[in-house]
Amino acid sequence: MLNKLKEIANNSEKWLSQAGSIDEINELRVKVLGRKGEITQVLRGLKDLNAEERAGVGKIANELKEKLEDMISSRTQDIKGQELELQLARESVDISLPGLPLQRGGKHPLTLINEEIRDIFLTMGFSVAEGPEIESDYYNFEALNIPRDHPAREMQDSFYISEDILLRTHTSPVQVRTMEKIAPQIPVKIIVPGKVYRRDDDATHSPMFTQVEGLVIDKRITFGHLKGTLMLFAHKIFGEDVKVRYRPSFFPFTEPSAEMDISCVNCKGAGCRVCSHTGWLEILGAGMVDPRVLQYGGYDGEQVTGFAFGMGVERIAMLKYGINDLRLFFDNDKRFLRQF
Ligand code: 2NM
Repeated sequence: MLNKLKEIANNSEKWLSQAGSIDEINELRVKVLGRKGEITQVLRGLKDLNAEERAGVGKIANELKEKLEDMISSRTQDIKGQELELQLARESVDISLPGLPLQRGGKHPLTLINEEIRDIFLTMGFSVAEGPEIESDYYNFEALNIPRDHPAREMQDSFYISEDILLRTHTSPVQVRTMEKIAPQIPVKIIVPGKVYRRDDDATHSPMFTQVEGLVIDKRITFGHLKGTLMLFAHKIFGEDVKVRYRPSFFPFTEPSAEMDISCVNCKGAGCRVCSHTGWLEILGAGMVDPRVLQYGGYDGEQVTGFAFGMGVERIAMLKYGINDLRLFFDNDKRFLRQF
């Protein structure tokens, strides 16, 4: 039996020194110390020995058992430590590696132009007004002197939601709403940027586009104020060297009405494809607010006068940046957007 114990001790030590995992150690624990383990067998066999032998062998067997338990637990700790080290090494992150380059975003060209237009008018003392994109027939047409049977309605073939509700075809309804809020106080001096909707779709027309309109109402506002304000705007946005001209035009909500051209930004007025060989580019419409519109807004056309104007932001951006297809603004192609 003593030999058997010695053999168990030797084999166990060898096993432990070679064990590389917790599983292997557990295997040894079962094989030697378990309920049917080798030492357990020896201890069970003690009953067949005489008293003297039993005491001697029993002591040695129990000592060996304790010793093996100690060795197993200390080896277990060692291996757990090693496994932890390995796991940490495997999962370690090299924080000194350079990161992925950040894709820097930028502002959309329409946003840039919008901000530029807004800043020019803010500098001249205008405020910014906004309003709903879903409008009533009254604010979009009626109060702007465009009655139901007026041919100007056809030009802006609209998106109707119901008989009396539609997507606004211009931002002018916001001007009427603003007049209603302020009247009869003066002055009114606002610009109204925003999206508008018309049933149009080709290289120069989109069913949704962006407008900036403006309105000034005060005592003795004249066509001279209109000309000076819009000329200054044209010079700020297209450069001091562009020439400006006004041509008579028609809008239902202004009288008289005019369109403002600038000398062609491409050929400086010599004539080219961009300006259809005229040397001029139309950039906005304007006029003196019709007294009926002032009246709809709550003002007395005998007491105050006003001028108003409107422009398409996409058109301004196309001329300023030399873009030939309006649809590029809405495709969200990064190759296009990155250039601004
Ligand atoms: C334009 C041209 C001329 C305009 C008029 C008004 C209002 F509401 F005050 F009557 N807002 N915008 C106007 C005038 C717009 O766009 C080409």
